[in-house]
Amino acid sequence: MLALCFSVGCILLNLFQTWQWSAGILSKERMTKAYYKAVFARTKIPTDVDRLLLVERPLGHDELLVEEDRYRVSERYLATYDEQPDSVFTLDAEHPFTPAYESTFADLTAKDHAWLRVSGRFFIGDDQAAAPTVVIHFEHEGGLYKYMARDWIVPDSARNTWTPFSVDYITPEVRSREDKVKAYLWYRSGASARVDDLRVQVYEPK
Ligand SMILES: [Ca+2]
Repeated sequence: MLALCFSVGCILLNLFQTWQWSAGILSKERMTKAYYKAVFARTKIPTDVDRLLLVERPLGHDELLVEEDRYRVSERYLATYDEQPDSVFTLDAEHPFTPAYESTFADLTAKDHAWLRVSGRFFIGDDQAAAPTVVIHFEHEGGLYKYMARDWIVPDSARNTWTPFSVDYITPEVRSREDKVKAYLWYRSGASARVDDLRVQVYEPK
């Protein structure tokens, strides 16, 4: 009898949870134990429990941190290139990369993820076809993953002037907390481009 009651109970729970999936109360990709407990046997999502879900990872090419108020920001890197001529870094065929910002995931955050905002400014000349590319990636035992190379689109109006850029990047589910993130600029045209104030800000969940 007890076994029968248990079976019926399981079936009812299954039916109810199937309904919870279809009503969008249970999440397909972002489930956590804490969220499961918070919505258990609920017919509505209680306020604010979506914080208990795994972070929503962008599926498209562009990544943009939108819920900034849920994060604590700190500046981790600022290159003003004071030791360079004119206090700017010149990228060219011989020096296609700026020095990189580097950090282990463990030094970025103790949380499960963080966002990086990499910003700075380029000088875009009249004859310059493209702006430098912002590159951000993780490394695990010498292999690269979560590689992002973002070409900053320069508006036609921004010529012969310093133009700001800013790129957001969410950390992947890391293979090891000792995996390293790197962020730098790359100019692949072979011509020369000037950059300054390369900055990395890290947004950690509050
Ligand atoms: Ca400078």
